[in-house]
Amino acid sequence: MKILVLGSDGYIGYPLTQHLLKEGHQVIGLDNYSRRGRVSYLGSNSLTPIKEPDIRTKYLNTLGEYLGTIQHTLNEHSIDGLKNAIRKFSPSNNSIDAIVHLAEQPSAPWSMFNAQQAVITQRENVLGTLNLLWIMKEICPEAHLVKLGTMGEYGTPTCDIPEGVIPEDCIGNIQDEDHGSVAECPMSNLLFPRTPGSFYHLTKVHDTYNIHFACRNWGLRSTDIMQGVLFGLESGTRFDYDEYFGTAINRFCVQAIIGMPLTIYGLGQQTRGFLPLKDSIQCLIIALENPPELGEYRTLNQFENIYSINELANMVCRGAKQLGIHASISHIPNPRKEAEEHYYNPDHQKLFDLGYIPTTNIQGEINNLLETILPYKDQVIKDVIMPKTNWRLTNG
Ligand code: USQ
Repeated sequence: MKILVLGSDGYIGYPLTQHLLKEGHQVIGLDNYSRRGRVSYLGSNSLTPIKEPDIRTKYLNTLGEYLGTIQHTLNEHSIDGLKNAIRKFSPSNNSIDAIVHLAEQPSAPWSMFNAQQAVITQRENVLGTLNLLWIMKEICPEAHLVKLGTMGEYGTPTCDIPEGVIPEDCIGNIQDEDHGSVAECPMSNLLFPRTPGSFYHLTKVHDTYNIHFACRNWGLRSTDIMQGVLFGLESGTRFDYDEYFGTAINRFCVQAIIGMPLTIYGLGQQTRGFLPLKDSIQCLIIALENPPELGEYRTLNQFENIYSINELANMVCRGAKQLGIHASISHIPNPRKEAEEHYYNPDHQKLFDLGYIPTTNIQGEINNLLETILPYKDQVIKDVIMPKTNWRLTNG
């Protein structure tokens, strides 16, 4: 396949590009390098060293048919610049088979910091994806869009969470006002209600509706990936641990190796789907290799299993102990507004049906991660770890 990877310099994009090349696909990358800039603006850096973009490109060329990197943003007023840049790599219509869209601002806390960052997040994510849909309509309406959404779209409702749509066997009522009777009807093809918890998570919900509409209206095809929280290191990708761009397990592992108590926000009974980065790549490739039909909008809930934050922190402590490190836990006031104890039962069977096999157990992955980052413990910038962004109206 000829595959365009948007966000090819990112945490997922860079290792994914390498795997696709090794599998024999032609790949075009696209990135505006905003993640590098934003992390260094915070005074932070990837803990493990990452190579400059041109060195990465040279390396990708050695792996297979890497056609080149487009340096571009997605959310410009006109789509012409980006469309022409893509056309250089695929002059005829429908010569791109798939587009993997990972090029969004990925941090929930960053979007909750102030009005400017909330607006940037919504503009980049929602309008960027909207531009992409229009470009696809014009130059590759048959391509498969694999779009990174988030499990956080659903929030934590008090019922089971299906994969994107309300299950066929759910029954709704239709009232006949003239006769007063009530008839039953299947609620097929209705999107499951979303209750996201940040301005970032909201962008993914807006994307979902825009993509769903483009599939219904223009006959595009898409897999919308509701991904859980990632962790781990793969193939020379970046590793962030700051308040904004570090995810919970990655942060806990960094805290453990520097002897800082693990910062559990609040009670720690918050439960989420988690998966190692290498499993995310496996799942994205499975989605690419099993495209939906033209006009189909498909959702995959992408995570290995669900865990509470307390369970994960305990696993990090156990892993650290095996390395001779005594790690401790500190329950700090939750800077976020989120349920700290709640029901959580999301379905994730579809990926397993398509062939997803978790690479190893999560404790093993955490142990490997701790061992990999331990040599870099003196490079940790401690100031960027504690949360400073308050998601609430007041401090109460
Ligand atoms: N948490 C702590 N201590 C920390 C950091 C986080 O207790 O030091 C807790 C948070 O309160 C939250 C949970 O861990 O309940 C997950 O937080 P996170 O920062 O690891 O992840 P989140 O903000 O939810 O966002 C991440 C990615 C985002 C992706 C999302 C998937 O940054 O791009 O969409 O995970 S999901 O969480 O399923 O929505």
